[in-house]
Amino acid sequence: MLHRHTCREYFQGIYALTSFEHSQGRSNLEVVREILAAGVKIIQYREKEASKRHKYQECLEIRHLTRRAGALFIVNDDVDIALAVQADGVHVGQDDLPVEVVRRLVGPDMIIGLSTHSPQQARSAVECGADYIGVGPIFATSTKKDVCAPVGLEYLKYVVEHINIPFVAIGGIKEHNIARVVQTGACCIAMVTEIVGAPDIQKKIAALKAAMERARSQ
Ligand code: 3NM
Repeated sequence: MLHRHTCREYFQGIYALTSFEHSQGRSNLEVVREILAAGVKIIQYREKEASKRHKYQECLEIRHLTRRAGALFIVNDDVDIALAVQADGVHVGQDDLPVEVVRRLVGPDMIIGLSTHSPQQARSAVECGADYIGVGPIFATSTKKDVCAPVGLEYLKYVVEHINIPFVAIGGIKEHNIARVVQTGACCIAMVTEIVGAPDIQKKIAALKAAMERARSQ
């Protein structure tokens, strides 16, 4: 497991999340293998419908795959699964256990990520000891069921200018709009459907990386 204080350099480039529902019939493991083969260095396991046992078994396997690939592995919501498979991190939302409580449960080393949707939430995430924050939804998305209306690039701009822990832009980000997110100052960009729903995942990731690169050099 990577220590949370030495993981900052991972928070750049693409942050990929699983979603079996959007994976065009492919298993999460198949999709994760493709994502890792394309060189992505952060994977979050996010599965809302599956049983605890099923999630645990997939996470065990993804832990092996990510370790072999030198990628960070973060589990969404399930603190117990993150601990059981020795994930590098756990990601929680505003309605989950408070970060201070998650910290007591996972110990001093594990990365804790927190979804935020406003400047106030970003500031309190820093105060309560989150290691990184999700910033979104930047654009409209139907992937997360209970999420608020898009916060747009304005909130991202606030984070770029005022928050000094790593952050990840998320929500409705696609090949066609990723340049605007990079140009607003995000260096780590999270996507679900654009990646797991792509017919050729490796080709899609190469195209996303190229678009990020182009936007950076403009
Ligand atoms: N969190 P897609 S938006 C998991 O704003 C998640 O916190 C969000 O999916 C947030 O890339 C989101 O398919 C879904 O739009 C992102």
